[in-house]
Amino acid sequence: MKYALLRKMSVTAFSGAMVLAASVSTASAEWKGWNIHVAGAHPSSFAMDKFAELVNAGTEGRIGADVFHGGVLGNQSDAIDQLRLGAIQFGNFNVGPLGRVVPATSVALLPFVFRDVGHMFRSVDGPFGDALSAAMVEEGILPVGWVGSGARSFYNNVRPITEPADLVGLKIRTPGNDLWVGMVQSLGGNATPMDFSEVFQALKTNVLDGGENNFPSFVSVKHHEVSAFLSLTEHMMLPECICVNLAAYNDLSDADQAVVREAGRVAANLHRELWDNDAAAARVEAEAAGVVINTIPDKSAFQAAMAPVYDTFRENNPELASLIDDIQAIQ
Ligand code: BDP
Repeated sequence: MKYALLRKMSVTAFSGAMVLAASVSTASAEWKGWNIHVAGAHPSSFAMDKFAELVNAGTEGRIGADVFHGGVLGNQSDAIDQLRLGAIQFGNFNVGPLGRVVPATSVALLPFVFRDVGHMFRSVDGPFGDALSAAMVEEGILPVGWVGSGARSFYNNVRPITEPADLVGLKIRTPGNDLWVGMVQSLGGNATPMDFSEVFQALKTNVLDGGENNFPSFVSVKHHEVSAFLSLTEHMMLPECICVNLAAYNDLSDADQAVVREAGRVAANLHRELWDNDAAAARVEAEAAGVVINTIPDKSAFQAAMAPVYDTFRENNPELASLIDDIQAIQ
């Protein structure tokens, strides 16, 4: 394992946090929370509500946490910047958009880097997750709970995807991260970075042929109503995290910091508990709406086609390459 450097950074950042915590203010703090997902319709939304509820109750009003659902506070990339600046105090972020600020998180975005969801959880709950958390703390973002987000698969309005060649020429939406763009390009798709909030309309008006996501997200924003085929490529299994602005956390007493960390732990567990049922229900809903779902029993052709994404990543981020080997070594 080669986490020594990142671990050392973590210790430095955390001890800094402890020194700052010595000067404690008891004034009540308003905490704004960013959530991209729809209220009451996605495991992330329930987890964010739980986090706010526990923080409010546990700090007895010293923090007033309020979640703004549905991305109303802005797109994810802007929300990450706002959190770092302290304009918002908490949010739930995905390793993809985080990669712009914390390059180490992009390792988790590499296609098929996790063998299955269990492997992803073992990675994120172990030294790999610690390494990501440490790198995020260096940028003023404190993760207080890591969750999964199932597996992402392609959906589109042209044809079922059974082999990489089926993606050739399709206009496929990606979130904003060069790795995502490279991944779709490696399959011959026409990658189109776009904010999550714009995808529904773009699918409906055929500006896009398709996109890729997990079942709860696909259905909660109604992409299933404007998509014909969903093909279980399961090319990415992305960790996500509930994160707090480090400076706001440092302003708290030791006891309130503990409340925030515990709220993050409980909210993340709730998310993990809810996910599988929610994903299964969303799949049923998509099928009921007429989406034709096909499995891809042997994904090796997709893995082979996406291999150049790894080469480019290793070339551009030589200091992060060992993290890929570390994940792959986790059983
Ligand atoms: C969802 C993620 C969210 C992403 C969104 C997207 O939970 O963080 O922003 O996909 O595709 O599954 O943009």
